[in-house]
Amino acid sequence: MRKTALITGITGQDGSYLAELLLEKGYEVHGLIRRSSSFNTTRIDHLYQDPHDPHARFFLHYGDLTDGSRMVTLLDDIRPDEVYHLAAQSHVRVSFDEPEFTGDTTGLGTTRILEAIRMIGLQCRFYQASSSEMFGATPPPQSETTPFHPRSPYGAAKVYGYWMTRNYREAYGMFAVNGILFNHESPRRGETFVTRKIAAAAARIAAGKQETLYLGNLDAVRDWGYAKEYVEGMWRMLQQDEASDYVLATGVGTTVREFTQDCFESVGLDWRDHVAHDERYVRPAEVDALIGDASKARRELGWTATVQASELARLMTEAERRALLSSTSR
Ligand code: NDP
Ligand code: GDR
Repeated sequence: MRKTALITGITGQDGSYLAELLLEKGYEVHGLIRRSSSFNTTRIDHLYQDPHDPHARFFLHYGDLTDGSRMVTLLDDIRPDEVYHLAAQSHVRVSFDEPEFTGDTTGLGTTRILEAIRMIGLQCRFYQASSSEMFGATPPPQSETTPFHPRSPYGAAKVYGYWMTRNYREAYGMFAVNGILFNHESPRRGETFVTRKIAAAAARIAAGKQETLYLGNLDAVRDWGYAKEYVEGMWRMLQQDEASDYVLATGVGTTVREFTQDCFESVGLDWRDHVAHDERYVRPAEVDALIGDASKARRELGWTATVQASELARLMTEAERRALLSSTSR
C-alpha cells in the first residue's frame, strides 16, 4: 500500500528536501501552501506534476496555520498516514518584531493541527519541527534531557509546540514526535539567515557586485549541518516502533566569524576587508552557543551528520557563485 504524507511548510528549505525524499520513497505527497500575490513555490517548482495525470503523486493545497477549520477540512480530505509539520514563522530576529504573530503561527499552529487530527479521529504519525532554540541560554552540549531556556518569542513558541506534541502523545496515545533539530543549511536556505547571507555576499563581492557585508554578532556559536541529511532523520523518526523525541546535530560548534572566514576564503578573499558591523542585526537577547549531542539519534535511528560547517560554507558559496554566473550569462 502506498503511503500518503502531508507536509506543512513544503515551500520552505526543509519542506522542499523532504518532499523530494518522500517522492523518491514512493509516497503520495501533499503540501500546504499559503496564498501569495507573488510566487512562493520556487523551491518545489521542479516537483510539480499535473494533477490531471492519473499517476500524479504530488499535490498542493491552500491553507494557513492561523485557520483552524482549514486544518480540519484539509486533514479530513487527505487523511494522510504521516504529517510533517514544518510550517512556522521561523526567523528568530523577526520574532522580536512580531511576537504575537509568531506565537499564533509557530506556537498555536501546532495545536490547531494536533487538535484537527484528534477531532476527525485520524490515525496518523505526527512530526513536530522543534528547535535547538528551545535550549537558548542553557549551555552546551544540549541533548533530549537538557532543560529549556528560550531567549526569543520564536524559542518560546517552539517550547509551547514541543509540549503540546508531548501532551497529545501522553493524553491521547498519538504517535507524535519532536525532532529537536540544530541549525541546518543549504543553498535553499532563506536569504536572511546568516549562512546564506554570508555565502551570497562572498560570491557577490568576489564578482564585483557588492562592496560590504553587514553583520551583527560574530561570536555566536552554532552547530551547522546540511539540511538534506536532516530530512532523512525526520523520516526515520516516524518509522520507529514507538514515538520518542530526538536531537539531530553534528556535535561541532562554529562561530559566525569562522563561517564567514571559510566562505570568503573559498573565493580567495580576506573577510576582514569586506565585513562591517550593523547594530540592526544584533538581537535583544542572544543565544550564545548551541552544540548538540545527537547520540540518541545515532543509536536508535542509525542517523549521523556527515557534512560539517566548513564544507557547508564552501558548498553554499560555490552554489551562489554558479547561480551568479548563470544569471549573468542569460
Ligand atoms: P523556512 O522558513 O524555510 O520555511 C517555513 C515554511 O513555513 C514556508 O513554507 C512558509 O511558507 C511556511 N509558513 C510560514 N508561515 C505560515 C503560515 N502562517 N501558514 C502556512 N505556512 C506558513 O523554514 P525551514 O525549512 O528552515 O524550517 C522548517 C521548520 O523547522 C520550521 O518550523 C523551523 O522553525 C524549524 N527549524 C528549522 C531549523 C533550521 O535550521 N532550518 C532548525 C530547527 C527547527 P512561505 O514559503 O509562504 O513563506
Ligand atoms: P538562528 O539562525 O537564529 O540560529 O535560527 P540565523 O542564521 O538567523 O542566526 C544565527 C546566528 O548568527 C547571528 N548573526 C546574524 N543572523 C542573521 N540572520 N543576520 C545577520 O546579519 C547576523 N549577524 C550575526 C545571529 O545573532 C545568530 O546568533 C535558525 C532558524 O532556522 C530557526 O528557525 C531555527 O530553529 C534555528 O536556526 C535552530
